[in-house]
Amino acid sequence: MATITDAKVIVTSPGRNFVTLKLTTSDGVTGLGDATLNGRELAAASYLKDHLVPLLIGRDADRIEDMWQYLYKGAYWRRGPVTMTAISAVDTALWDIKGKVAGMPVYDLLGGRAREGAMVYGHASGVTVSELVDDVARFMDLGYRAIRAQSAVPGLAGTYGVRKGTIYEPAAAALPEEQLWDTEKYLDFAPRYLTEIREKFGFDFHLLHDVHHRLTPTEAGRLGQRLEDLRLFWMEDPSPAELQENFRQIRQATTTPIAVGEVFNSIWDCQQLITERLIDYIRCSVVHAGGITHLRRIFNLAELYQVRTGSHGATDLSPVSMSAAVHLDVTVPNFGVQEYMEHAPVTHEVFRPTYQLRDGALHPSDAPGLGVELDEDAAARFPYDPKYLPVGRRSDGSVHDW
Ligand code: CS2
Ligand code: MG
Repeated sequence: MATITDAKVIVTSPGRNFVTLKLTTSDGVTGLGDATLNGRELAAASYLKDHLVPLLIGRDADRIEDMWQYLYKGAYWRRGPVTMTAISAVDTALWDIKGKVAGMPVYDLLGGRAREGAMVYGHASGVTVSELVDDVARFMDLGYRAIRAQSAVPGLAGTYGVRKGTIYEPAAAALPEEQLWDTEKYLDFAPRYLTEIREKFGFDFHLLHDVHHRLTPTEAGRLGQRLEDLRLFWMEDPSPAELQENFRQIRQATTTPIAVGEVFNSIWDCQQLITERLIDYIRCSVVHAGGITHLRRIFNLAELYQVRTGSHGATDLSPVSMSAAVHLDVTVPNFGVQEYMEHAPVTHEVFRPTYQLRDGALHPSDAPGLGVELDEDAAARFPYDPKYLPVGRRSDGSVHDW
């Protein structure tokens, strides 16, 4: 039996903030887990350092399921983003260790590949529609088969989903930036530019669009109807999903496929959405939904109801959880697509992943475990840099969902 002898929480900011857990076993094997919670990083780091690390030392590193149950049920206080992000990190690091001990990539531990690679979608965006069109063309040239399209809405400074520099990162300021939102302007504008994208590029690629929780179920139904002829791969987060039954109304109003889940933390957040088939794609991530162990459970439930996967993969997921996602993606029968936003080159001074992008798909390497190295000396050169996600306000000053 190998026990956990060391557990280190590494907070670093190469291009953006990341929290990583590094576990070491009595056999000298190390494993990495991502615990990055955008804009709330230190809460997850403290949950790990102050509350989980003391429980980990001396515990059996082989018993991944038991560890998950122990940390989840043992806390008494279940679920929530901070708790589940911390549990995810422990779980992911243990899978990494198990793979290294077995000399197998994690996808082999999970039953082996069910496909060669995980098709990804890239993020095309533009401050203007002509910039967006150029960006879609760029992703096509790069071989992407699925592309998400977002344009800033004229008159609304700082629309979500639009890149400012070379990398999209919404957590940008030392205090939250306040962005203006106007639902009617958006509902009028978005179908027009998405139509223009289809007119210019045709239907021989998957077109996606993120609504970022901005609409009521009635508005979302209207938008979905207007987009039906464009045959979107999905309309993402059309409405906040705290009330899962709300999605019944959207579902009844439109056949545009619906994807939800990037802010979910557990199977209970999507149980009704899945079992009542109110969505087509479940988008939870390894890092925020309880690690490989729990995400696999969510994906398995989804498979029973013909709901496919489409995991969140923005730059706030470190290369560690990105790699874990790809290992899981290639094994599940109901895989749909994987979101992929390339990290800034400086991020790779600290994290060295071995997955590769080929033909619009991510391919995990056959390195044992997750195949990601973390350079701790490099990490120390990039101290934590406090950043907040923006806040949305309507023109009357009231707070809207961001
Ligand atoms: C977005 C994210 O990737 C997505 O679909 O919704 O970029 C989201 O805004 C960030 O992950 C928030 O941290
Ligand atoms: Mg999104």
